[in-house]
Amino acid sequence: MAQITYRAGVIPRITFDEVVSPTPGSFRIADTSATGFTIVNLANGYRLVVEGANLQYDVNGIPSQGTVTAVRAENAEGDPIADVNTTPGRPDLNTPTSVAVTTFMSEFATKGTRAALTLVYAGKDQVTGSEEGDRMATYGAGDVMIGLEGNDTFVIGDGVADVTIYGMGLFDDDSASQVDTVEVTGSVSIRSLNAIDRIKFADGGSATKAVQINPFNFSDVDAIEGSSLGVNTLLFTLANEAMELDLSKKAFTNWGRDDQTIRVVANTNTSLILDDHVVGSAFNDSI
Ligand SMILES: [Ca+2]
Ligand SMILES: [Ca+2]
Ligand SMILES: [Ca+2]
Repeated sequence: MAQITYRAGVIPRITFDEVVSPTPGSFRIADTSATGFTIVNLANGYRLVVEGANLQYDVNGIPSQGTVTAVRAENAEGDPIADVNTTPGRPDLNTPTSVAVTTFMSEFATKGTRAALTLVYAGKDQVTGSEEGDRMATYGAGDVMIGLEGNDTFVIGDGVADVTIYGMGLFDDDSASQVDTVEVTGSVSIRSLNAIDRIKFADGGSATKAVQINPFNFSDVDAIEGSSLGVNTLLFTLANEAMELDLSKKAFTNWGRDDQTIRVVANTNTSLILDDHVVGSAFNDSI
């Protein structure tokens, strides 16, 4: 997909993987052709628009042959939730991965919408918000998310690795007037957080949620919120640079169960001796 730009003014504010779930009886396949089909949420009419090549369908109208080349998302009126540019012509971004439609549909059915989207958008993508408050997601490794103006929520879950997230524009100074949140729904790794105020372990999503964070630029984060159930792990790790991390000034809420842990692993490059400074939290830290 390479470049996804969420639109202002489109209702609902949801991510691509929240458009439809694989629960039997909750969706139908429609608009079938050799170059695409839609997966429609029967409750509200929202749909994933699947683009492909040489697609064929079985007697029940289920995709049985061909490849998926891109996935878009629309509301019930057919308005795109985001614009998807699959050929932005930028060498730093990947085009979508072509995947067999049978693989795509089986991943959707067995592991869910996020897993199916991760197949297609595994490579490097840039996901940009609008000037309003956005709810936006990304899939796969090495992606960049840019929220721009508004109180934005960045939803990251299983399959997201090495993501860089900007709550505002790339070159904006942090502003107290925006509250930008990273919402974690699975096991993820974060390369860099910039102008992010809050990390929230979601109540939904995978049972085990773990965030590995490079602590650079973590100073903007004021608040960390645990999920109501399940394993929450916060892991700070650095290899070659001295760590400066003070967790005592972060506001933790819904935190303190035995299955909620904070780990700090500094100086993993054992050929270096670094001057690491770490102040723990009031909770279950392991340094
Ligand atoms: Ca925004
Ligand atoms: Ca990606
Ligand atoms: Ca923002």
